[in-house]
Parts: sequence; structure tokens; C-alpha cells
Amino acid sequence: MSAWQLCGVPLGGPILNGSGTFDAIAARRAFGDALLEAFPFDLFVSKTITLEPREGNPPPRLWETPAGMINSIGLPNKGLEGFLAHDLPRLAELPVPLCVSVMGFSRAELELLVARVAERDEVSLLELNVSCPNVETGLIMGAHPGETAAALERLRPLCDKPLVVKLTPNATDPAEVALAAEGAGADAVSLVNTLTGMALDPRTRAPGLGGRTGGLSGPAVRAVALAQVAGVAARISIPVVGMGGVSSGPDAADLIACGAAFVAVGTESFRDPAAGRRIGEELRELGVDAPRLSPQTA
Ligand code: RRO
Repeated sequence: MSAWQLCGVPLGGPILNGSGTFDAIAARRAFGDALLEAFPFDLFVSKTITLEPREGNPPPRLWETPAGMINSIGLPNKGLEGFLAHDLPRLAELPVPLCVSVMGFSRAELELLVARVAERDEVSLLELNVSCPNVETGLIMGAHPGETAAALERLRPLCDKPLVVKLTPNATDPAEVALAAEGAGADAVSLVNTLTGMALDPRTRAPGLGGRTGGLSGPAVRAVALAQVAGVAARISIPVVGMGGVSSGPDAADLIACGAAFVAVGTESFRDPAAGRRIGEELRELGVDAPRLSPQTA
């Protein structure tokens, strides 16, 4: 039995990737089977998928900023059917359990996504990315405790696999949203998603990103992540996956000290695709290797 378990799913260690920050299918093309022999993460989280295929935002989609990066990717993906047919079989070849991240623009869309993804044996957990507007209410699902709870209450009966709610930092009180998620049946939360930001093109003083605004990540957000992880972990009893600007073992240890049971690496993987593995090793060297069992299995 593995020492590390996220909601009952045994893992080889505590390091995940942040959704959308590591393209495992492209990495396999680039590195071949060497990727599988030294896979950088203990659990792989897919890029968020939607019901319908999406092109994503116009370029530029990435902007370097002091100590960070702003992305305005806009959820390009093959849609549910394309993902199930083409990407899922390849992701199932990875040597670690798989978490599929989904986003719906209405509760009905989310229901369909969760039901279809959860029935696949290749999938161990589901992540609900709630950083999007509910087109029926106009509210960002993850910015309002009531919206988050209403979505989860409809999803919970459809899925017997663990549901991880990816919290947005762009909420008045993420801990209230986390509490609502826990009350409505979430098995874990992960945070932080990116902080809304903007970069101006110095030549034109117009927004540099094709999508105008984007999500700030990297070391620039680490202090925010520490505060939010500590605030959320103090209020809930389900496991917290912490992320935000982690680029070293000590950064990961800080998030764990703030209450995270697991740590995700995001922006650092753009600079160094093997960062997850290095950070896991640095964490072990720091002695942070005690098993942290989720309450359901402890
Ligand atoms: O695709 C994106 O632009 C994106 C998503 Br879905 C997200 O959850 N967070 C982010 O920074 N970018």
C-alpha cells in the first residue's frame, strides 16, 4: 500500500502538475519512452476539457511578466468526444494515475461531462475547474459559494470517483467557497488557479495578450497561494492540493506547512519539463516524506 493517497488513490509521492501546464502527449512525442521512465509527477492532471471543441484565444497567448507569466489560452481542446477518443487512451499510458479536469458553462453541461468521464476506467479522479461563468446565472461558478454548492450537489450523485474542486483565487473569500464545496460533497480542493492580470504592449500601450486579460502564475503569486492555502486548509477537513509559484522543494514544503497535503507544479514546468521530479527529490531531502493520508483513508 502506497504511503501517499489522495482521496484513496495511491500515489508514489506528493507532486502533481497544475492542469494545463504540462502537455504529456507532446512531451511523449518529444522525449519518447524516456518520459515514462522518469515521469515528473505522481499524478497527472489533464488540461481542462469542455463539452464542445474550442479553438482558444487569439495569439499572443503567453506574456512574460516580472517573476511570472500571464496566460490567455482560452481553453483550446478537442471537446469531450475528441478527448475520449484521442487523448484519453494516450494519457492512460502514463505510469501514474490520471485526473481529468472538466469545465462546463452550465450545470447541465457539467453533468454530461462528469458522467461520461467518470465511467471511464482510465480515470482515477475528476477535477472541476470552476473558474468560468455559468451562462445561466452570469456568475463565475467558483467565485460564489452558492454556485459551487449547487453545481456539486447535482454532480455528486453522478460520480463515485473523487471530485477535486479547483478553486479560483479571484473570489472574495476562497475559504467560503471551499467550505461550500466540502458541504456539497467535494472530496478535495486544489488552489490556486491563476490570478486575473493584464500586460500592456510597451510599444502600443494596448493589451498585449490576444484575450486582453489573462491568468498570472509563477513566483509572482506564491505569497498569495500561501495565504489562500493556509486560509482554506484551516476551515475544511478534506485534503488540499496547494499550488502557486512552486519552483523548488522549499517552496513545496512551505505550502505543506500551510496545510497542503499535496503540491502541484505549474509554471516552472515550462522552464524545466523535469521540474516536478526535481522538486519531489528536493522535498524528500528536506525530510518531507511522511505519509499524509486523506481523512477518508487515514
Ligand atoms: O485555458 C486557459 O486559458 C486557462 C484555464 Br482553463 C485556467 O483554468 N487557468 C488559466 O490560467 N488558464
